[in-house]
Amino acid sequence: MNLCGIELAHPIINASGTFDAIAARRAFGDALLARFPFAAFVSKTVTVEPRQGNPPPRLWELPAGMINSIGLPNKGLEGYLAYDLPELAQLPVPLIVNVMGFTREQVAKLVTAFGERDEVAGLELNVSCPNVETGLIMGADPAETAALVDAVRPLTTKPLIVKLTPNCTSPADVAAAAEAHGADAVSLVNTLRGMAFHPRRAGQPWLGGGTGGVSGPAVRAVALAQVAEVRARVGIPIVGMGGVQSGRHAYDLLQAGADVVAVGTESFRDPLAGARIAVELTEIPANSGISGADSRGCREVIAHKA
Ligand code: RRO
Repeated sequence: MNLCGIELAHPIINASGTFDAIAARRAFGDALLARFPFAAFVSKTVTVEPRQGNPPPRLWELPAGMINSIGLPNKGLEGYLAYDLPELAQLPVPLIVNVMGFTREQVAKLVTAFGERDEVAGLELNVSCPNVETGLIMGADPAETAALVDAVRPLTTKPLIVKLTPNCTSPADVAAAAEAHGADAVSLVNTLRGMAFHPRRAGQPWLGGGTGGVSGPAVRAVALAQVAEVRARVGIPIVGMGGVQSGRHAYDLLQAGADVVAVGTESFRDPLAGARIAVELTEIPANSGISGADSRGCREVIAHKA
């Protein structure tokens, strides 16, 4: 199959920042390359300047998922090009680099730099991180998103995937703006803003960053609804994600209108979850009794409401 020009062996990829392929290669050696769990690898977010990330604690576990306040720690553009890119280029699958800037100029710099690299199959524009000090989320506003895509579209011929936030009034409006201004695909959902209090210090946030992003099974229903709403508005491919733990969950997102499914939080529990889910997915139509036609009804309901 094909995601806007990127060849994929199956429809399961990773959600940015949820699988450290460089650390996994150190732990599992070349066995990781022989059994790589995803059809493409999406890198953790890269910014122009190096970042330490947010103060600890950075994670809080929930009954059905977790809240992260990681805060984009990364080596910056130069460090990524020097150290991470050569290692990630050895993976046996296409590499999609996730980039984020605090201004359009920064995003343009990142897109230009990665657009020139043969190792990079495509770019994901992260306009949806909930964990930045400014609280600014470019992707919360259709006009901001349109202006960003306008600014960077001419800078590369590589596929541009815009990663949408669920923390806004209408992700479908933002998706439509991204498509109208030249995005090749959209991905959703990034995490939902959430917080947790310290168990022994009432009123004090647990996370060093104060608030964080909720992921895992807790957000699955939100992801399904938002993917269906976005599908009703755009024709470009959708990478759907949010709480996928099984082939059935992936299947549901595909029925809601996704073309490709990303696995995130589940990979922390099981690093081979992506491969397992890809296999489970192939088994579903044969043994579930669900036909595509039956479940496509959900898209029609959403399209009717939109
Ligand atoms: O690094 C993070 O804190 C982070 C990012 Br960039 C993102 O896009 N989503 C998220 O939940 N955490």
